[in-house]
Amino acid sequence: MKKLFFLFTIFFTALLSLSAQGILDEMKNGKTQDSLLRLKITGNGYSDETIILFMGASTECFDSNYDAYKLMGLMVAPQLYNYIWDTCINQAINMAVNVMPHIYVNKMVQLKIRVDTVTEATEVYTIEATEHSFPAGNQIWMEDTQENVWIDLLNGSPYSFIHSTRYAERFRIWFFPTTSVTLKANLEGAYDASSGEMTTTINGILPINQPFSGSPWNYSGTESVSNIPNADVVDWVLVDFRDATDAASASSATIVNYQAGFLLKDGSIVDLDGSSPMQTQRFLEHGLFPVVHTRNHLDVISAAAVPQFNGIYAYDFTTAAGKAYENTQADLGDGSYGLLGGDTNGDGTIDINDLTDNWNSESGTAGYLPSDLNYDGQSNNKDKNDVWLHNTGVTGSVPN
Ligand SMILES: [Ca+2]
Ligand SMILES: [Ca+2]
Ligand SMILES: [Ca+2]
Repeated sequence: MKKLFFLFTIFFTALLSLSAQGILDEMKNGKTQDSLLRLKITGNGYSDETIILFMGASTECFDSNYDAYKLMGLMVAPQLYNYIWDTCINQAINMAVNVMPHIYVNKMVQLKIRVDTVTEATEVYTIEATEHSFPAGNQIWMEDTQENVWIDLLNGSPYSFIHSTRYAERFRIWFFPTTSVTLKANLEGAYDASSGEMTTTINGILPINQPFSGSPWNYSGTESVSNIPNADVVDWVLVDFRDATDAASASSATIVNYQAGFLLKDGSIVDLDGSSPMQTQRFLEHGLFPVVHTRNHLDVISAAAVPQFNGIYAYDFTTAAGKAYENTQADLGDGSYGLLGGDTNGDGTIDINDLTDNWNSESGTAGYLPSDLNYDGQSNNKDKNDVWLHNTGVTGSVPN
């Protein structure tokens, strides 16, 4: 009997591996956004695993070339598998490998377990994610519907539980994918009201690494490019995304992630490729509040939670001063609004320290300079008189 089980295990493992390998081969053929989750159940001296995969070419129904039916192991061995209602054939299916199309919205996948109840119901089983390949920012949680416990599968340790009935639809896997955030903002100092765009004069001297690693940002992100992606890039920006009920309570403790990216001359804030919107996680408790940080203009936070349409967040700071919390934006003269220039030391207030810390030493020089407030590649009286002077005394409104 033991030998038979051993052979069966080999056969089953080979079947699962073959299926997974076929899927991985498929993934290598240019479908880089495909993402896999491998789950393992252990207990009573045995283990079993199941795979969930999101792949472009698949369907929600049973795909004979990708999906794999569940083949049950020994009665004493715990079993873990996907349970779907196949709408193509109106039939319930138990699957070892469940391959579905890419998701752009939250998704729940039902798991089923089978445990040994011949022995006492004291056996401790564990479930864990042993492999995953989801893009950064995605979250995957397992819900134990019996205990009403949620387990963060990508960061948690194995989840232990006791189960006393043989079959159960006790566990669900929840996928919370990242989502796009289309943001727009202008910089007062770089803006030209006659063209309605910001200058790109310093495009050629922008650094290839994100410039927010030093004080006061101390941002440790590794965002870097081999070349500035296009001629429309005005400068680097740093965005943090906060999960809060309103702007006033969106303190730094509510930050869910940071990203450095590029500001384009039309105000678009984009990812490192120079065109795609930034991404953030969709799994928010309250509302999304983005904060835009620059090297020398006052930070802004959205006055309201960013609305979401068809799974995409979009917020345009440029259409009204009040799009920034407490109206901390400059009127650019042509109906557009922009971040207030002058905060060369990035401390959140425009005052004399912005001159003493940077402008005094940089004035008269050229380069990628914090005190180059009008973005012409030089630091001089124009930066002080045309940008800094009329904003002195203003403090930003982003909660600490
Ligand atoms: Ca399928
Ligand atoms: Ca300052
Ligand atoms: Ca300048």
